[in-house]
Amino acid sequence: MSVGASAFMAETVDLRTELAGIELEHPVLNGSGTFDAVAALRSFGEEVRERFPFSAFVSKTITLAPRGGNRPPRLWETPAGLINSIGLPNKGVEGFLEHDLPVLATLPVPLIVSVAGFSQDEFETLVRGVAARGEVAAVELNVSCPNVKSGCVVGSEAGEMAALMRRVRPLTPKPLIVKLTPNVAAIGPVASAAEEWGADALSLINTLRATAVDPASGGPWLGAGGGGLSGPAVRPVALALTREVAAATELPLVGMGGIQRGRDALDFIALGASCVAVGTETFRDPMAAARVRDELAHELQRASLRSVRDALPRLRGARMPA
Ligand code: RRO
Repeated sequence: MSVGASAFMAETVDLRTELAGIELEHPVLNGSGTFDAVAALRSFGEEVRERFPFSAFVSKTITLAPRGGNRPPRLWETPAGLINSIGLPNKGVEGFLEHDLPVLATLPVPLIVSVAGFSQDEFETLVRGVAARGEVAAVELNVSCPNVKSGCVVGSEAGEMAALMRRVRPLTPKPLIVKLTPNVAAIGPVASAAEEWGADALSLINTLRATAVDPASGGPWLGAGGGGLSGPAVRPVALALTREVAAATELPLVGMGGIQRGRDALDFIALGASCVAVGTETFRDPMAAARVRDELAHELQRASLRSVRDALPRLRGARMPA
């Protein structure tokens, strides 16, 4: 694991935390799909393992069948964020298990595999296949995709959320983390449904529905027409939803949405998140998460807090009523 600035801070601030029973060196994960560890390992080898910036690694979401992803263009930069319309390109579960998992298993941190099904049957096959592998510490359920049978985005409906959890919860004793979508009328009931039916943790937020207009044609810029917004523009929305979900459930939370600095991470922790994730900022600086980790240690020290474990209940007690 990386040393340097954090080794100095570690003498005074204990950054260790846990997520659904998984012990973590510090609270900073990656947002799914924002750091290609397989490509990084191929290009930079051992250096990636030695200086790995995240305390757990969340894979890019995989689906049952291989997918090529959306037509380009797939990205549009906004004044304070990024719209993506990547469209789930991936090797499919078999390709992932055969080719990517053995590589990701060499990372020095616990591995969380993100899965998305277009039906409950697909989710079942994905959870069975992925959770059975010893290299996998936990499974993240990406519920931002439409169910082809109901036409409904699972994460936007408490009833769909409950039905999915009832189906997949019995399949594995490993932690199931539900990644919540912000594109929902009321996020609390969805979070509660996930908790009631056995989720071990919640991560939030996925991207906000967004689009961009091609200045030349006046038509849609993105090949798929629309996409999802991330980056600092969404941070206040992510904080509001984190606060709402913290009030609705007792589950551990991984807070994310536009985190660029340690102070941003502390804001999510203050609202009840025991972990945070860095996503869009990693595109600008692949080591951003290590900086966020070190800045978070300084922020805790400035607040006379000696550990994240101490900070969480104390800050939680201080947070505004929901
Ligand atoms: O691949 C994507 O386009 C994508 C996914 Br699966 C997701 O969960 N969130 C997002 O912003 N893009």
